[in-house]
Amino acid sequence: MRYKILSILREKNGFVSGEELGSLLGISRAAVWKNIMRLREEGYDIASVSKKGYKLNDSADILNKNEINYENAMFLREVDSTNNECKRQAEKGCADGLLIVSDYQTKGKGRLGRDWSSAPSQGLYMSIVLKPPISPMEAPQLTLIAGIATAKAIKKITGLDANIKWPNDIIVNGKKICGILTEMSAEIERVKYVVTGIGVNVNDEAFENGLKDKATSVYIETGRKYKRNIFIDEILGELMKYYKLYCEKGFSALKDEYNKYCLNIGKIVRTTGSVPVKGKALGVNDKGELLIETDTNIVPVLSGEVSVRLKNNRYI
Ligand code: BT5
Repeated sequence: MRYKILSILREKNGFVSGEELGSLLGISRAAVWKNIMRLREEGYDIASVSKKGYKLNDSADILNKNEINYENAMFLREVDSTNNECKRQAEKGCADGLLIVSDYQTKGKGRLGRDWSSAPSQGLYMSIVLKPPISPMEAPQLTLIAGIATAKAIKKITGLDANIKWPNDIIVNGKKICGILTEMSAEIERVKYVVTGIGVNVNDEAFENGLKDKATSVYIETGRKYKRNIFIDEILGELMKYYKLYCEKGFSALKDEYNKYCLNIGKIVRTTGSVPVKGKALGVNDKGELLIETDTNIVPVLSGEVSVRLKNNRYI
């Protein structure tokens, strides 16, 4: 009931009397008041003025299931990691496309056992279960697709020049604003499911010492606080569009789009790993591998296998 009140206040975009709300919803004015109080407890900024009624100030960044405009979504106030929760749900046989969003991750994960710093109510932490008809080798391509979708969404919403450092970092002004983690469960030739997790630093005002020099947020870059649900909408819209194309035509259909955002191109890079490759990055190929031109030949590097460092450890 309270979310029906919320949507009426949103729609009217001005004062609505308790009487009018009550008669629209078939409840008493006292019941309207009770629901308004619950909405305020959830953080919604609703003014009440005698003889005028209630008015919603809709700029607050509140995240709950009602704010997520996606049918198959689960919202958790707190979770260890949205990727872990997706995996638990996938093991229980959840549907393709299940989205999990949380306001706070107690154990946000990066790749290779690294942490993802996940301050409560600041960043966007979301993961999606996908069941594409691909082989395990191709699963890292989902990271690249999520990268295009997220970079594009950040650019569209904020105007920031967001680009991708292959394979999974989204960079703004030389600092990381988003990271993507793809995990999978597979048989030898077939993926059972893939979980792609996206973490975007949206309203973080600052980062702890270890991250200060390399992390940034939409707020730090623009000086503006944003509603995280706008990012969910935009990222999912783009992701689903690219994902459909990917399932129909494979990664080769998205290669050029990825390369438009790939800030490694033309730069000297060095892979980390047991046999490092050093040379000029040429962009990704039809499989999503980064092509590196060394002194002797062109070497394709598999994503998921190694990290790439730019010269002098700088992103740009
Ligand atoms: C990533 O790993 O960048 C993948 C991050 C994926 C996070 C999402 S949030 C939703 C979903 N649930 C999860 O548990 N994870 C996913 P990697 O390339 O390994 O980068 C990790 C490194 O980035 C860390 O070692 C830090 O140096 C840095 N880092 C950690 N937290 C950061 C943050 N909030 N912003 C920018 N950099 C960060």
